[in-house]
Amino acid sequence: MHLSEHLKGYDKDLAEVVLGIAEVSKDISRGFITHQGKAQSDNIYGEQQARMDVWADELFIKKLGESGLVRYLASEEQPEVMEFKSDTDLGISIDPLDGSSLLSVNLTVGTIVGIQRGGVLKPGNEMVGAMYVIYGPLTVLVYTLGNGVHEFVLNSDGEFVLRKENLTIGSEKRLGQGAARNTYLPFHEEFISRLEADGYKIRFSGSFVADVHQILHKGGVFTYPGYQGSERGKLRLLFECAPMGYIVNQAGGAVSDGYVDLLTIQPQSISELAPVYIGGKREIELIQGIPK
Ligand code: AFP
Repeated sequence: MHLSEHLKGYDKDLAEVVLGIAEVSKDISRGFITHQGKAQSDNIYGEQQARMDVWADELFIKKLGESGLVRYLASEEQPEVMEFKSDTDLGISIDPLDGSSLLSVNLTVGTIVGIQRGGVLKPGNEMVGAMYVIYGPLTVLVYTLGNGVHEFVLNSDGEFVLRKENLTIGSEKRLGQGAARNTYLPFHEEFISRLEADGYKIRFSGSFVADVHQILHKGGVFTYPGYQGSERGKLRLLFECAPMGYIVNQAGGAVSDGYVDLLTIQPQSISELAPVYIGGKREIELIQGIPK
């Protein structure tokens, strides 16, 4: 089944946003070949290129903002929320290319999007949808509009076709952990020690979206914690943690900043950071239960 068919029955404006993002992601998956290199440098064809993440950001702004599919657009690449002329009240927060520093070594990167109505500076649990696309050996799109989490794969005809409906988080013991061990806060150290003692296998690629995709399918927990030097961690609440948390939550998992459900946090600014623990309910209950 094609993505457009799967979206029938949802509000038209929401379905169009998901399809718009899917279209841009097709350009991005082709762009890895044509947009190699960095800003101010020539690509393999001798053309001057923008950096891939900057180029991807421009594509999303054109396709979603300038064409009126959304009214508000906050991008990790932009300092302010952008407002566009639109008949809808939809707002998106987008990380156009998460993990982009891995492009130089050809590892998986992805696009993360949260969808809200009436603005973007809202808690994650007010989202009306979220999605991500990962560009790996295959280009895979995962979306939820609040009614299950569904996975599509880009086929050789350039169509996203259904791979799996109603994903539920796996039950294996996997652990993705960011930040250097010698900067861990005591409660986090205890969390990691307990998981290691319980036989959790380490999985960390440096691309949050790819790491969470693995946890979603296989099970376990990904964490980029607060640490000495940055008690609110490294990852962005609005662009990374909340949309992925919303998806994992819809798939039967949970997300926390170590203290509370991360989806209840009201962001104060678009660049706000949050420590993140995302994965199975068991692991999230464990971190929340450890005294701080
Ligand atoms: P980039 O988009 O700059 O590559 O950052 C990726 C990221 O925000 C997230 O995807 C990773 O989990 C995290 O940073 C990795 O950070 P460290 O390289 O500091 O471990």
